[in-house]
Amino acid sequence: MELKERFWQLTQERFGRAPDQCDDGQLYEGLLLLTQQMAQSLPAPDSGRKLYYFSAEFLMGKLLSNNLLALGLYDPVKKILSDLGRDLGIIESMEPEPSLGNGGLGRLAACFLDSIAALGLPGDGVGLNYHYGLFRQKFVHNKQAEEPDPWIQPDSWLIATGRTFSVPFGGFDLTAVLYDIVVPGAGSGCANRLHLFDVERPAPQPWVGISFDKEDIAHRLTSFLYPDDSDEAGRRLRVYQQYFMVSAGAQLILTELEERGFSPRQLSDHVVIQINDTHPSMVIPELIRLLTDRGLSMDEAIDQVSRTCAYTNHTILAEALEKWPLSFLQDVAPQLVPIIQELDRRVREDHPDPRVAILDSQGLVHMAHMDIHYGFSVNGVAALHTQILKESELKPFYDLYPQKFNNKTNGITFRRWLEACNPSLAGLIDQCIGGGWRKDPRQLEDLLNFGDDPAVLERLLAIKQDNKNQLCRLLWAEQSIALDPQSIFDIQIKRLHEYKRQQMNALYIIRKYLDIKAGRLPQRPVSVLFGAKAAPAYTMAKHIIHLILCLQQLIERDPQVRPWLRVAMVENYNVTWAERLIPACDISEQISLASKEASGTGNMKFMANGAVTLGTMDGANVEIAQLVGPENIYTFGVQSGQVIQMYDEGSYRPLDLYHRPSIEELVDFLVSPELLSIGDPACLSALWNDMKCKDWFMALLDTEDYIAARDQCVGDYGDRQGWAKKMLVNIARSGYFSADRTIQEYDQDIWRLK
Ligand code: C3B
Repeated sequence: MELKERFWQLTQERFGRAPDQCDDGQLYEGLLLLTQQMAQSLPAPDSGRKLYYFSAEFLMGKLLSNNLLALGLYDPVKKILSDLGRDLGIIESMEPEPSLGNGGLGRLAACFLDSIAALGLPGDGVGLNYHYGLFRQKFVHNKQAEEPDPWIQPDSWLIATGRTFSVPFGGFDLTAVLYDIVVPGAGSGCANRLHLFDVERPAPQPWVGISFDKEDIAHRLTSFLYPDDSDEAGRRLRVYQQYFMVSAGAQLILTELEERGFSPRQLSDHVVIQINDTHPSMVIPELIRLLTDRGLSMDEAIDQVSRTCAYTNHTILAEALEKWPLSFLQDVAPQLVPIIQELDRRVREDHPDPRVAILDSQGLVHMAHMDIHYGFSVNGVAALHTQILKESELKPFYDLYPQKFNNKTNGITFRRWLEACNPSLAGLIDQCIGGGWRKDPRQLEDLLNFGDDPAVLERLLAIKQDNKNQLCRLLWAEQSIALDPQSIFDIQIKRLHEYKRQQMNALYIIRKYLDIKAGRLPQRPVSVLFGAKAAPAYTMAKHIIHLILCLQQLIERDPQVRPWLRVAMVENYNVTWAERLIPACDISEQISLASKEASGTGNMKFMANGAVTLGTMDGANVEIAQLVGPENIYTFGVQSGQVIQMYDEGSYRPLDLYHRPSIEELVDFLVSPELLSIGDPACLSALWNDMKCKDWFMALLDTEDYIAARDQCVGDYGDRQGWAKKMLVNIARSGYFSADRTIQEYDQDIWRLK
C-alpha cells in the first residue's frame, strides 16, 4: 500500500477521521504508529555473533524525525503534511523527549545504537525504563530545582514484548518486564532493539519533587535514573537497579542463545557484551552464576564469560569509578558474593599486587577491576584518555594485560547531528560535494576544495546567521530570553561539573563585565550561552549554576553592559535543546582541566556544524586540533602531563594564584555587593572560598591563559572571510568523528560480529 493511503487508513481507524481533520497531537500519534509499524516489520540483521550493549543510560532524544530519516520516509512525510498545510516541525514538537540518560555516556550509547543498526550489525541495547528520568530542571530564585520528568505516554515508542524474567534479590524476587524500542538502521533495511526492563507495578509519580521512598524497591526501582546517592538508601537503590538490569539482561541473552539453537557452552562464540562504564559490571558474576546453574563448572563459566565481556572506561575521576561495599551486595544479591570472592581469590593467587585486587581491605568491590580481569578488552574513548589509562590510572593492569587495552575514539551520528539538526548546512554541503557524505562523512574533506570560494564562504556565514536567528526566536518563545542575533554566540553545554570548569567561563564573563563598567568596551558584542544540569546532591555544581544565573540577571538589568555582553542559561538542557543550540554556535567552549575529560562528544557536534573550538588539550580536543591545524582552533592551558604531576605531588596552590591582582579581582566579584544583592550569600561565599582555597580542578591555573585565548578568538571573528574559512575546515575535518567509524573499529577489534 502506498504511504499516503496507509496513513489515511491509520488515522481513520484510530481517530475516525482523515489526517486533514486531525489535530497536531493526533497527527503525531498517527506518525508514531506508522513509523513504528514500518520499523517493526524490518528484519534483525543477519546474526553471526550478536552484541548486547549494556548501559545504565540511553539518551535517545526525540525519535520521530530520526526514525523517519532512517526509514527513508522523512521527505515523503514532510510532503504529505505540507500538502495538508501542516508542518512536520510542529508535529514533532508534540513528542516528549525520552528521559533515559544524563550526559555524554548516555548520548554516546544512543549514537552507537544508531550506527550499529545503520551498518547492519546485530546489536541490541540493554537498559532500564526509568519513568521519571533523571529530573526536569527548573530555575527558581536563580537556583536549580528538580522535578520528575514523566515522558511515557499511552502512545510511546515503547513496545510491550510480553517477555518477563524473575530477578532474585536477597529475601524476595522481582519480575522484570521487557519493553523494546525499535532502532531502524538508516539505509540498512534492518532494525535492532533497545531492551528496557521495568518492574511489574511501577509506582506513580512522587508528589513532591524527586524525593520518594527509596526502600520501596518493588515499585520504585525504575522511577529515576541515578537516584540521589547522598544517603545509604540511595546508594543501595542504585545497586538494586544495576543488579535488576544485568540479571534480566543476562537471562535474556541466554534465552535468545537457546532460541538460536546454541548451548550455554557456546556463549562466547555467539555473544559479545559491551559493558558501558561500571554500572553494568555485575553482569560478569551474574552470568557466571547463570552458567553454573546450567551445568558449567566454575572454570568453564569463568572462561566463557571472560571471552564474552568487554569493558569501556569513560572517566578517570575516582568518584565515577564505582566501588560498592560487599555488604550492599550481601543484601541485594547475596548469591553473587561467593562468586565475587572466588574471582578475587583467583586474582590474588596470580597477582599479589593489592592495587589490582577486586576486593580491598575495606570490603569494597572495585567494579572496574573485575571488568579488567574478567573481560577480554578494555578501551578508553579518546587517544589521550587511553594513553592516560595505560600510563597512569590503570598502569598496573596495563602491565599485566597490555593486549587487552585499546583505544576507540568516540563518535557522533551525523544523521542526527548534521543532517537532521542543520538541514540548510546539509543542503549547502550537498550542492558543493554531492550527497555521498551522508553515508560516509569522511567525504566532507572534499569541502576543502571550497576554502577560497567566496560564494560558499558567504553561504556558510548566512546559514549560521539564519540558525542564530532561529535560536533567538526559540529562546524568546520558550524562556523569554532576548539575545542580539548579531552578537557572537559562545556556547558551553554539558553536565555541570567542576572539572568542566563552567566557573572559569563565569570568571571571563566577570572580566568583561568589569571592563565594560570601566568603559573598556569589548571588540564586539558577545552572548554567552549555557545549558547544564547539576546532580541534585552536588552542592558545588549547584552553586556554579547559581553564579551563572545571578550574572545573567545582573547583566540583564544593566543597560550599560547589556548591549555588549549577555548571559543566557537554558532551562532543562536536553538533546532537543542541543539540536537547536549547536547549529547556532560560533565558539564552542571545551575548557575542561587537561586529563579530566575522557573525550567529549559535544566538541565533535559543534565542529561538524561549523563552530570553532576554544579548548584545552584534553580528551578528543587533542584529535580535533591535529585534524584542523593550529590556525583553526584556539587552545590554551596547562597540558595533561603537568596536571597529573601536580596531583601526584600535591603541589597546586590556588591561593598563590588568587593573589595575582588580575585574578583576585575576578574571584572577589563573587562576594561583591552587586552580586550579593541578587544571589544567596551562603552559596556565593561557599563558592568563593572553594575557588580560592581548594579549586580542586585548577580553574585558576588556566584563567589568565583562557582570557587571552578567548579575547583572541573574539577578535578574529571580525575577519568574516577568515572566520568562514575556519568554519569550513572544521566541518570538512569532522568526518573522522562519525560514530559509524567508531563502531567499525569496535567491530573489527573487539566484537567481530559477522
Ligand atoms: C562521559 C565523559 O565525561 C565524556 O568525556 C565522554 O565523552 C563520554 O562519557 C562518552 O565517552 N561520561 C559520562 O557522561 N558519565 C560518566 N559516568 C562517565 C563519563
